Amino acid sequence: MNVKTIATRPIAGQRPGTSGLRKKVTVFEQTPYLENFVQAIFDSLDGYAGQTLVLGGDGRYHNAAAIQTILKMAAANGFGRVLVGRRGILSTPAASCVIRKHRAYGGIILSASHNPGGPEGDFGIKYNTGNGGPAPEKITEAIYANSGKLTRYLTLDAPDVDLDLLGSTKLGDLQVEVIDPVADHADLLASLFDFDKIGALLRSGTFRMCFDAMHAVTGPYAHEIFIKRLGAPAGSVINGVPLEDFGGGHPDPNPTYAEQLIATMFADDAPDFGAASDGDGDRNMIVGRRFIVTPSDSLAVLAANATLAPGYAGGLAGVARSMPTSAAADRVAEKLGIGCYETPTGWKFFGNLLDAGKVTLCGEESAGTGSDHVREKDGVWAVLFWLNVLAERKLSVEAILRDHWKTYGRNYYSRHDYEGVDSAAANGLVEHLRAQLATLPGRRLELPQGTFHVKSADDFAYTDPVDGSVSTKQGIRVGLADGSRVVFRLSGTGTEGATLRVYLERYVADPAQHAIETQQALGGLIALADQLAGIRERTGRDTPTVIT
Ligand code: G16
Repeated sequence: MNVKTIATRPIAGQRPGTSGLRKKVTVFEQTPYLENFVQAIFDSLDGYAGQTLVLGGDGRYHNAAAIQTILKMAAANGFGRVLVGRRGILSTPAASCVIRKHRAYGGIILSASHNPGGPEGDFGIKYNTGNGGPAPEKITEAIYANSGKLTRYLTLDAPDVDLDLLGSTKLGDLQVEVIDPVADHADLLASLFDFDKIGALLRSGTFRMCFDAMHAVTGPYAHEIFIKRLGAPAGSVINGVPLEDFGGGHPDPNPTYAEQLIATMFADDAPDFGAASDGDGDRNMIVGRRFIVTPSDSLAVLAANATLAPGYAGGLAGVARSMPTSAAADRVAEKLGIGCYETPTGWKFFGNLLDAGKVTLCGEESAGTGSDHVREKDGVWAVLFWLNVLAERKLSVEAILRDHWKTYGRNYYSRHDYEGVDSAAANGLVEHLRAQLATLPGRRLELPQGTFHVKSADDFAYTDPVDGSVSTKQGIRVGLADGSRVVFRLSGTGTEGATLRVYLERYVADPAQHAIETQQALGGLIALADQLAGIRERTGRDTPTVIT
């Protein structure tokens, strides 16, 4: 085998964020940016000689070239086998599924998730461990440390591998198996849900769905599952052809960026059910006819209705949500008498809870929902779960939500994002909030919008109940006496400046008060957030970039 040892030097800033390392394509295109990071990953692992690595990505610009680079490095570093999706494609949940099913040592996923793609867009890479989940902080910090002391990387002098054809080839001593990116994942999903009932609903002629793949990775998965296996009419999937630049769109399934789906679902002849997924297929948005379901409510509704799906008929072990996600799921867990866990933002924090069997469902306000079937959030899984619930309950999406709120009360919820803020200004805002934490509890704040009694204020810290690891500075929480709260965090997934996220939540038990427009219901908290953090003054922004 023609292994080459190439001298290199550390490159600053290769610290993985909330979900891997994300930078501009133009950064990743500069050799040895990718090579250094991949070598830092391999240098952080033990005992992988001869083992299996799973490799794939969301198909965005630079995916194909990066896959060839990583294949050669995996061969030179001594892996025995790589399972790679055809044409280098694997959605994030499918990669997790393949790692678990084939008992791989781990996997490398190429994606910048919902961030835009194309030559001027974003690229990303992350490492997943043998449980199929994102590497925990212990490993991501080791990768970062190794990136800071690299002196060489290993690669192979060999031609590129043809990834168009399924089957096995050799790259040096490495066995490269090109696999169908969809089959394993589709089979797993078919084992969890009642495909007969969902198929009957989709073929009934009285129920229409619209799934927007946003020209991202889920197109082939949606075609195979919704159209081929379940028999939905062809037009049920839109934007189903994956494109390297996502058709110039922003593949983030939220009401702002999934504008075509929203227009379809708010039209006079709107379908009964709408959904969208993101760049790498792990996020989801659920929409009824003229009705948007917030991700926090979606988790709560799925938890409350879980036993309707065959894969969850035995009940749930527990549920987990990220701290900024609304407490709607907590109310369901309480009623069911099951465990409920609050973790920092980042799917990696759910891994230990899932592995230990403490939780079955997990969810995040950032449009992520998933279960113990894999160790990533899973967009198509969430859509199938909703379809299974709709097929059983024979109610509209809106009616299911209104019924849910009647039973549990409504957690009005919204996230306001300020994107591309000057980093120094954003850090200053967070420090300004931290400086108030000790004196805020017990204070009464008088604003034109009302009087707010602060009950608690802290910077969220988490101790993992399974391995005892501690994560600090995970978001500033200000809780009010009536149970409302405002949370402030800086995003860990952006590539330009800083993104300030402001999370707003207000609980209302009375069903007579459940039809207020969300931003109106949260109006007082929005004003309070600005008062506490000085958002306008410090960011120079009058309005958020995105409201979800
Ligand atoms: C990633 C993480 C999620 C997180 C989201 C937003 O999702 O896996 O756990 O909630 O980022 O994180 P932040 O608020 O730090 O930007 P994805 O879909 O981007 O991989």
